[in-house]
Amino acid sequence: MGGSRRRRAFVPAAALALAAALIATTGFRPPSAAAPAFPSAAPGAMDDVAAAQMAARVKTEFLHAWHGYERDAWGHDELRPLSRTPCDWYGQSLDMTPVDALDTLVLMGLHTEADKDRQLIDRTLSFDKDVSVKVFEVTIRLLGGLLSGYELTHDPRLLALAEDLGTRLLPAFDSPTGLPYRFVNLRTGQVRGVDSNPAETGTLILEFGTLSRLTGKPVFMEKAKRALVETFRRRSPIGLVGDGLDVVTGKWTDAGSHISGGIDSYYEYQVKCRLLFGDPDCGRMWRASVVAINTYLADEEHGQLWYGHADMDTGQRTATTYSALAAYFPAVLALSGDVARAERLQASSFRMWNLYGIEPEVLDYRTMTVKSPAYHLRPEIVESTYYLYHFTRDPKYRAMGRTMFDDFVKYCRTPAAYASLRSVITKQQMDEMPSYVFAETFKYFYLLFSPPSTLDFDKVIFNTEAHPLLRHLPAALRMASRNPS
Ligand code: DMJ
Repeated sequence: MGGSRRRRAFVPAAALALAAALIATTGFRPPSAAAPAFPSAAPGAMDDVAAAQMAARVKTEFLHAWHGYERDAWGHDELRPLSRTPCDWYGQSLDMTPVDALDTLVLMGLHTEADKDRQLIDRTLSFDKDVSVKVFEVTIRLLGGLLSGYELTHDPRLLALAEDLGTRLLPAFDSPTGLPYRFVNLRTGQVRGVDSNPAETGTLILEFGTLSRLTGKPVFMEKAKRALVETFRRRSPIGLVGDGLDVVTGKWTDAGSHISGGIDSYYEYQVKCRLLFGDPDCGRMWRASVVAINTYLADEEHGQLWYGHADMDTGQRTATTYSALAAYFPAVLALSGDVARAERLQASSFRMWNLYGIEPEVLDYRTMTVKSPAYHLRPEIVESTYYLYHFTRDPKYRAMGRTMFDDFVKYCRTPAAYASLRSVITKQQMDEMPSYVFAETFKYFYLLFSPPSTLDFDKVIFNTEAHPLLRHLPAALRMASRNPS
């Protein structure tokens, strides 16, 4: 960036032309449309007309939930869909749902709603608040949403808000290791939360790196990259990470290794950082990580591929559980070029979904018994379905998505909006509608059924909250250069 201030933005059409000139050669193995690794679910394969009808249905249902939020919780973080009451994470609103939903509104062509939403954010969102926020959540939802919103709408206020937020989060990195504390007070900069995990220390680089690119201030990227590298260099001799890490001592507090919540997006960001910024260090980290993951965490059960838990030092299996959160991994495998393995794992995720007609939070894949029965409107399995449809164009993935969407509507729709399930076995609903249902779940369903021209997959990288960030040449950013190995 050469220190110059650079405020580049895009609207979908302009983005294509701009990004076409900027796409980096990644060096990743290009995903191939190789023969699927499991039999096609061809029945019900969808033609373009049927797909367009599905996209329209998704939009209608999105609007049902959005109007519920507008009616009963406008300006608050989230709607409680059963009691129809608003909820704010920290006692005062940070506009979680408005920011998370903005780019989905734009992509769905809901311009009136998008403008109203953007004006609310412009008018009311302020980070000058005496609240101690979770760095990870605020980064992926708010920083990610503001940055993608800015790139889609050109509204300079969104970038100003993103820069203000990023600046207020910086004290989190002032630990002896450079690993971020979990919480920071937005007004005072006071930090707390020493016992963290790889997902929270290693899922910042897409948002902070993009902020550096857009503001010309390298500090954001430097801090986030150091946090990622410091996490990676603490991997065990067999290449695994645990799920508890002390940011002051740099020592592991929990040696449990897996690809699920607490670690998940640390791996996702290694792959995506390579693709978004062309950073070769991230590529090296991923290549080392995936060998260990496939050696010690991958598991075969009844001829199916799953990923379980193991001790990070010995590699010994500690649990045969797979989660709704882990269902992002086929997307990451496919994005890194391993479509065959991605397809096998996606088939397993879909088995988990079909056990009770909607996926539980945690399943023991050896006994096929539910270990945690809730469904929190999670997007990960839909995200992987979208990625696999993109890479294979196999209609079975749209058919899979239709099954999931039918179940999602059948069990989670409420008169006011959409609700999580307390149990996928009883289908009892609970009074919760996380903001990511607007950022991710509806978006991935919509993109799965929409024509590819809706959003050019190759021109963007989705952050872990499904906010699309424009890809750039490596030279467009001064990277903090550290050798992770
Ligand atoms: C989202 O906030 C993000 O996808 C995060 O990476 C994991 N959890 C939720 C959705 O399940």
